[in-house]
Amino acid sequence: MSKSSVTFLTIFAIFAVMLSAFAMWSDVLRINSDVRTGELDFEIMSGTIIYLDACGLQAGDGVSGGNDWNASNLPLPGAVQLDKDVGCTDIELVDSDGDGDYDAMEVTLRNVYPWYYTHIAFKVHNDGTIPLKIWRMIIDNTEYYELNEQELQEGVEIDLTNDGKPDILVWWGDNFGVQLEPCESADMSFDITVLQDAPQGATLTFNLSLEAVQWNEYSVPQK
Ligand SMILES: [Ca+2]
Ligand SMILES: [Ca+2]
Ligand SMILES: [Ca+2]
Repeated sequence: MSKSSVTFLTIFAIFAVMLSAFAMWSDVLRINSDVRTGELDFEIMSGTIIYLDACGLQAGDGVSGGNDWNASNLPLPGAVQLDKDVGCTDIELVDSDGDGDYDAMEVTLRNVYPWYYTHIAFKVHNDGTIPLKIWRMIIDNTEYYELNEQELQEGVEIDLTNDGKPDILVWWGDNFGVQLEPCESADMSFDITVLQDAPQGATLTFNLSLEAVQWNEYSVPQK
């Protein structure tokens, strides 16, 4: 064998080793590219929200018109409709994390008074790829977990004006902790009653947001 043939074979062998090494690396890369994580995502479905006494309603608009509701069943939820239109409820859905889905809402109670009552209902939809559970609600930076609150059965009093006196009473209960598979949705609802210590002449506004967790990490902190 000539010297040039030997050199050629040597270079060829080195190339072959390099190619096989490259092939091994590219295998590893291909395996990596197959790893995909799921997406935890949910939304408040904007078309599903309904609530009593929406601002702008007139008498004759639907069953409830614009006439107010009175919390006649206190300390339990429920109300009777009055024959006067004095206050009203405004709701604006909010995308608080900017991902294109609504996850929060701004509730504004206008010209309301003690025992004014409203009810808010909507659907929550799992638009991610892994099962989730609705974990908690945050009202003006305070976290609430249904399992704790349901034991009370009398709702939660909340001070919106930071004067140490509660202004509203909130009940909820539907579907906290219920597992939602991708594409599934669930109903949620709240009842709100204005309390005696609410300040006169104030517009009561609060931000209410929902948080969901992956289904296998659901837990409720002990008080
Ligand atoms: Ca009204
Ligand atoms: Ca969002
Ligand atoms: Ca207050």
